[in-house]
Amino acid sequence: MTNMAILISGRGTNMEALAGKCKSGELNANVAFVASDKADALGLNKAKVMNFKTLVLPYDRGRAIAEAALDEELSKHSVDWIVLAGFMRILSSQFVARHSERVVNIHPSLLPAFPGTQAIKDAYEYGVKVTGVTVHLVDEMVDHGPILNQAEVRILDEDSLESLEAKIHEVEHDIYWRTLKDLFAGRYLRRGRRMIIEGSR
Ligand code: 3YE
Repeated sequence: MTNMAILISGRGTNMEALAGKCKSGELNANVAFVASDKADALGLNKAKVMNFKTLVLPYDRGRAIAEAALDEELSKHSVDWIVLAGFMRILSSQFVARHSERVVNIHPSLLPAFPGTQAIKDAYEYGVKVTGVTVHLVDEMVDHGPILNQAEVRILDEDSLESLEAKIHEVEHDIYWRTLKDLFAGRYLRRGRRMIIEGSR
């Protein structure tokens, strides 16, 4: 079974959704531990309630020390995949190189449109009619790695920023586990930047 570490910074709703799919057996993976850069992240409490091992990464002592602490925990649990779920730190190029093609992120826009930390608001205020969610491999740049999957969300005239956020999060909770299921099963083949599902064209 695939062993994954989940990294969060906030409420951990994507982590909760993934954990639910592991529990139901729909996602054949084990949560090795849940780590946060923020000691007061609400998601850490949720993780503890679900009996996951939790870890606070000491970013107050600098990125290198925090990433070394993460590395130690990753090797302790022989983690296969590092799953970013609302984690709000840039991973160093050294960390990414050490875990090449083993880190995945979910971003709330159709990349390469609206990268950055305010993607939903940026798309809403720009006035696009279609935005969405992207699941991608993490490389040394931010919101840039090869795209594994995308799902669209239409922005309707009657949408508020809040209603759009709710729709995006709902789509995130559905697309992330489905994409990880294919990823963990080894179904993705890489063709340059293009990530192709085995058996599809
Ligand atoms: N790291 C790499 N590539 C990626 N992290 C994330 C995606 C992704 C990644 O594709 N290499 C905002 C976080 C950005 C930011 O600038 N954070 C600063 C410090 C902020 C603070 O002090 O709290 C930083 O240096 O990390 C996940 C999404 C990252 C979003």
